[in-house]
Amino acid sequence: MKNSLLHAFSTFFLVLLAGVTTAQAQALYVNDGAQTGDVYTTNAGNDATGNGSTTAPFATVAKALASANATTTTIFIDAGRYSERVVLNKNINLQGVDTARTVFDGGLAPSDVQTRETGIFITTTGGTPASPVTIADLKVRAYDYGIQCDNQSNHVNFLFEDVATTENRQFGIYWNGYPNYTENITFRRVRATKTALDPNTRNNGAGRGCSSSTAAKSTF
Ligand SMILES: [Ca+2]
Repeated sequence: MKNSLLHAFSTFFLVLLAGVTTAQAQALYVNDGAQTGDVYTTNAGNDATGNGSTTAPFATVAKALASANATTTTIFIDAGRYSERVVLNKNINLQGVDTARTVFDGGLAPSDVQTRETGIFITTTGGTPASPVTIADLKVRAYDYGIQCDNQSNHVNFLFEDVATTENRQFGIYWNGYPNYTENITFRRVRATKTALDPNTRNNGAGRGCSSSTAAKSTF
């Protein structure tokens, strides 16, 4: 009798704990449709049926961002290929597996036509010096811009770590602060290569791996 009661109470608290964990998820998970090489999740991603957990991940970063609440700190993006145009509009970290396994692929062929499509477009303002918004362990390829920030607000306290951009038409990374400002942007082990392949002949920015207009007090 005592044991049954104890079990009932334990179950109750476990259920309660699970409920709290779901409601205040600090981490959300994204996966593509394949499970090869996955390290964070145990199922394919699905925006319709997923809840952002390790067992029911979303399929897109957009869905995870839309589902994030004030307690969400990190979106883990499992091994896979993603064709999204991500708009990072919240101060949330994007954490891939590594540059070989978590790949954002815009699917744009080399061309002189530039449509200003961006792999990760940053509109959020940034973190704190002690806790910068971090984008890590992923590759961004075959967009016009691999990664860029907007120029509608100030951007401070960002960290890019173990990030690769390649084969983007215009810029690998374009940090555009003007007419506002950017500060404390750190690039650690960032590779911006093979940008603007033939036949892209534009001379206004085409081919730059990394460009910054106003990144003051920053580390490259
Ligand atoms: Ca996967």
